[in-house]
Amino acid sequence: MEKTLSIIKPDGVQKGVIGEVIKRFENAGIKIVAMKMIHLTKEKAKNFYAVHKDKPFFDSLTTFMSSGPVVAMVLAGENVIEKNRELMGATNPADAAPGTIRKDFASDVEKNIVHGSDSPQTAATEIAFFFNELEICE
Ligand code: DAT
Ligand code: MG
Repeated sequence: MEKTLSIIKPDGVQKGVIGEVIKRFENAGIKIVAMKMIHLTKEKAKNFYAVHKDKPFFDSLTTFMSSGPVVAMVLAGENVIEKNRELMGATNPADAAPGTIRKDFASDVEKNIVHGSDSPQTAATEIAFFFNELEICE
């Protein structure tokens, strides 16, 4: 079974849409096999988004990601990496398809409610960033 990392970002927690987001995953047949709420430090946020360290939005993004608690989850299912990305919608909510999480709840390209891994390699690294093996319920 394929696995991916999902994060409900600080804006999603603040807006009170944790349940809404989880409902969309479950309605799509995706299983949640690990979950925790965590308030990232700026340093941890920088580590998580290290791939974007040279982008102009890196400082703002990591300040935002460490501005409040997030909900990190491991999602499991067939083709779940792509399925989750479809449910999330485009990075910029202005470009996101109707009915996607970002279209329905996000306010801008940075505060876009959810994170989802984009490949099997990033999924493995990102899952290990938040969870150890004992915390994942297969
Ligand atoms: P995604 O989260 O859809 O995988 P990404 O990996 O390209 O998008 O970027 C990671 C996050 O960085 C994204 O969710 C929000 C922020 N971001 C991306 N492009 C941005 C931009 N042009 N301005 C501000 N923030 C941006
Ligand atoms: Mg990405």
